[in-house]
Amino acid sequence: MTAEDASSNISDLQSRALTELETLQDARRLEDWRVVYLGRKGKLTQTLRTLGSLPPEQRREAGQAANRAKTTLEEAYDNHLKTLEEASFATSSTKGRLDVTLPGWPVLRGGLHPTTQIVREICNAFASMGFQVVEGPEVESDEYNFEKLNIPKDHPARDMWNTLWVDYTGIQDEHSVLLRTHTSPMQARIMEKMDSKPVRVIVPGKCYRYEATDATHEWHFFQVEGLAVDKGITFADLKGTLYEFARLVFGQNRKVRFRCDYFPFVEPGAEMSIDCFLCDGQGCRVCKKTGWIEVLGAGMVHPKVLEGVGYDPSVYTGFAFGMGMERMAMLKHGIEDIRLFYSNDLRFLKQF
Ligand code: FA5
Repeated sequence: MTAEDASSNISDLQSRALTELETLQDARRLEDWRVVYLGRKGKLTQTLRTLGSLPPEQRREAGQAANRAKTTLEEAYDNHLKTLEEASFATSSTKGRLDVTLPGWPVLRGGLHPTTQIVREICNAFASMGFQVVEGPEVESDEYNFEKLNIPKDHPARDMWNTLWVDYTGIQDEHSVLLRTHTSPMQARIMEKMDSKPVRVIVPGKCYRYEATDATHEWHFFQVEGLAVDKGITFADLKGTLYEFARLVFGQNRKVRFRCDYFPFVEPGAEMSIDCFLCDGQGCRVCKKTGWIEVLGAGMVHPKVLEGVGYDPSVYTGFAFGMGMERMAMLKHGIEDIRLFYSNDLRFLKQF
């Protein structure tokens, strides 16, 4: 065989293949065609194999002709396949087999977590009373979490907060690092930063406590801290603000109770409770038979805290409060167990 014979064989093969291709009307026969001409054991491959017997100088020329034929047949195959597919789509849609009006799969949409919703609602309520929203670090120093809040080292008041120490070495000093047990450290941080008064801020954020969980206690939860400092602020301002907040968030019918409480960073201190949503104040498992659920601690900012951040307590006074967000959401929606918030159960979460 010469190079000329080989080229003529390739050219014959190509024209036969193209003529046959024109007659094919369905995809299955087109696939057979591909296997016969372009497959690994197909006619073109066999022709290529015969080129090995040609003298080297002729082999190159014949090889190039074979590659050109291969490209031509592959392109013709692709075009024909596309034509058949388009024809098949057109037929099935006109015969009604393809219903383009069928609705698609709905896109699944997530929702805001009930805690996020209540945090936003409460921030909006305070924003409507002129409070600014500020955030702070979840990993705090002992100095801000305790010392600047008038809770010195070894003071028994530290027992009120079961603390998760980050670098606990057995020695607690102002440099020790912890997961903040409340949002109150931001009181000092904000007052130190604010040059101009009045200060009127709320601080939403996550808190952590080394605590056993039950129906109303989690080891991680959200608080919103409130702080207002100015000349002439009194306890009446504190009560008025918190009554207005309870009215905005829980409606007119919920009852609110203030009682004395102790927090080292306020004087006087108070706790605010709301009547139990489940038993309407009769006493049950959720309110521990008291009829009331404690939702926040509050009081007038202690003179020592004001002094510690450089404010003159004979000129400035202020009030502060800290409230639990999950407890607020429980009251609002009648949720019986705080542990439901973070158990990742969609049956619970989808209700909000
Ligand atoms: C404090 O954390 C004070 N920092 C509040 C405060 C701020 C007092 C400013 C005075 C002035 P207490 O530990 O009581 O206080 O927590 C405040 C609120 O956080 C509680 O009323 C409750 O609603 C919520 N809370 C406390 N511990 C938990 C817990 N383990 N799980 C869920 N919520 C909690």
